[in-house]
Amino acid sequence: MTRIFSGIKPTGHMTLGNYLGALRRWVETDQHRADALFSVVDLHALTVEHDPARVRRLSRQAATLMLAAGLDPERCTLFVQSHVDEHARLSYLLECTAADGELRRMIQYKEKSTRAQAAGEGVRLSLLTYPVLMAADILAYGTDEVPVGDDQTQHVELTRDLAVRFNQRYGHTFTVPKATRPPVAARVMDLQDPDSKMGKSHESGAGIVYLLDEADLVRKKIMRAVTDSGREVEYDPEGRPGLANLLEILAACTEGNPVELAGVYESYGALKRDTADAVVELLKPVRARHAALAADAGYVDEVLRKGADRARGMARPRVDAAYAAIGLLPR
Ligand code: AQP
Repeated sequence: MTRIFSGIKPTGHMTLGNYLGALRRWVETDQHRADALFSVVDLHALTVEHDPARVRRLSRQAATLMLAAGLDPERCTLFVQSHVDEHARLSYLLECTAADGELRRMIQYKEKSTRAQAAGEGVRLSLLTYPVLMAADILAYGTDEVPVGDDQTQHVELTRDLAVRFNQRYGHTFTVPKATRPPVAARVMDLQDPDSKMGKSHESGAGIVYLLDEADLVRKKIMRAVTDSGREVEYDPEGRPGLANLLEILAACTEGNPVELAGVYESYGALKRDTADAVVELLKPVRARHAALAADAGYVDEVLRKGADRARGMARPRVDAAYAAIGLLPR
């Protein structure tokens, strides 16, 4: 059976980008067709300035939202990354497989280190090395497919390179995984800055729809989305990114096609109104289930405990095999 792994890091409140680019697909397809593991990858949240209490809060919130969106613990394994030591154990071996230069080329490292420096913050070494930890997250489980948004495909490419290199040097140990992307909305853009990705850790929330935003606020953010001074509604991601972003969001919410949808609208206002309605409808059940689950922290903790037990059992044999293959004395 196909093995799937993917994760969300608790660096901020989950966004529409996380939902359309990743979570929704995990719920609607991946958990039904594969042996799937989904993780709150909390160790990744420590790569930038962080508040310990906030990371803890966001980790529980992310797990609760994953359940609220429809992940079913009977069908998939849901767990917190730091509860399974195998990730960090394997990460070190992969650091011994990776080269400094290939990590410095990572786009997320370049963008986030530039942002940290501009804010007068130090750049943590883990910001450079975390794609290796992500490779460990994936490779520990013999993963075949990694369903991610566009921004993570470079990291999955690195994971593939490390798996191939490790296998060549030390004997076949890892499955070489591939990234899978959603058909539309693989990169939802910021509504106020359509040249930048909608990112949960961005400072200003005006261009970001959070899954737990009230319906009125969602409407307001979408109605105020930056577009352009044109009049015709057409799908042109290069030339008219704000408009294309709205068409992609609407297409993702309604199972439509952005090019065809462009032909349906004669004004930006009507497109924004329908997009806002579609997003509100899509998120309504998630918000309602989140409210119910948030009142039952014991249930969420139990799901995470069982998930970690199951994940540990799956990861340990492969990580032990990697330790043996690389030349370490068995315990
Ligand atoms: N804007 C987006 N459009 C489509 N997919 C997206 N994803 C993230 N943003 C978008 C996908 O969501 C999954 C979980 O992302 P992550 O938690 O690993 O963090 P990230 O990719 O670094 O994205 P964020 O939300 O913008 O976090 P910050 O601001 O902390 O960097 C991934 O599959 C991702 O592709």
